[in-house]
Amino acid sequence: MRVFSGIQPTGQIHIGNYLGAIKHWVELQENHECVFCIVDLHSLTIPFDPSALQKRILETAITHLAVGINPEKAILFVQSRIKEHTELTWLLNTICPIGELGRMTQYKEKSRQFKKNINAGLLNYPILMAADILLYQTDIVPIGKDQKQHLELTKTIAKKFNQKFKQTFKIPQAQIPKIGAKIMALNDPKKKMSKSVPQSCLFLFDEPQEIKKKIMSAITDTGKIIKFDPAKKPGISNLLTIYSLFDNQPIEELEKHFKDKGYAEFKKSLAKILINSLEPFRRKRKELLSREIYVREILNQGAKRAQVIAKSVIVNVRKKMGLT
Ligand code: AQP
Repeated sequence: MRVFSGIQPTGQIHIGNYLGAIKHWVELQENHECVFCIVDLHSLTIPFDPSALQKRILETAITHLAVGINPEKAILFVQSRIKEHTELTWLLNTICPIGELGRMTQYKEKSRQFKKNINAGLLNYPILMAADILLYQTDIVPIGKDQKQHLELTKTIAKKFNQKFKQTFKIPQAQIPKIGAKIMALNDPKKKMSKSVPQSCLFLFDEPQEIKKKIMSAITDTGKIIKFDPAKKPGISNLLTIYSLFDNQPIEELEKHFKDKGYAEFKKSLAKILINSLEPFRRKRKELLSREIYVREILNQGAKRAQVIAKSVIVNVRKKMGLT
């Protein structure tokens, strides 16, 4: 079974990216053929600084390695190195219904967020994502809840292509965690934690003091009771989810444990759990920061391995569409 997933080098990786996606990649690499991609072409759809992009890509690669992606097991590479991604995007553009694109939640949200930069790339983002996935004949796509709609469109595009040009693509399935698929913003628990809104995030490599400060000032709800109720208590429910996943304790147990205790005590305890859980990641990252050549070599080797798969699939697609 082949697994594909990607992450944008749009900023530091936060605990939402980790709990929703990367944590599961680390598990899946043990018994699946995994292809993990730093999707730099996707990141161009929102405002960015070209002079900082290479550094961001390198930092994203270091993050993968620091949390446990093993380059001996998984393929790790940068999207723009493999030209087939853009070629397949164009080909899929020609069969993707335009109405579907305008309905995508991410497109609507990002258009509101970046009013002065509503570019065609933002609209076509899901087609590039479909190309990423289909190019590797993917079986499983481990993602957070926010990407579910894009994955559904990928399936629609793949089925349409197969109908029109004969069986070509595997139909991929989303793998979305039951808990942690949508970690909410610390500064507004009704919105998702998002890299492009830094004040919403707890980053994986935040230092202990920062973690404590962010957790203690995370927006919670009125009242005192520590209870999981996302509709009425979104703030405390979000923190309970984070606590439960990092401490491997069911939410009900945490509710019992903190029954007669206030928010401050709960938050202090959560900060401690996070400081300890994230410590190995911080340590590994610091070590990798001084090994840039080693990290670049991993990306080079990853690109070579990805290229072999991508080439064989695009040759078949071209043939099916009558291009060769
Ligand atoms: N808040 C979240 N909770 C759970 N999973 C999340 N993911 C993102 N945010 C959360 C999952 O992380 C993977 C990589 O995300 P991405 O970088 O490709 O793009 P994104 O979904 O757009 O992530 P961000 O953090 O919101 O970045 P920006 O602000 O740059 O757009 C995906 O599997 C995603 O589901």
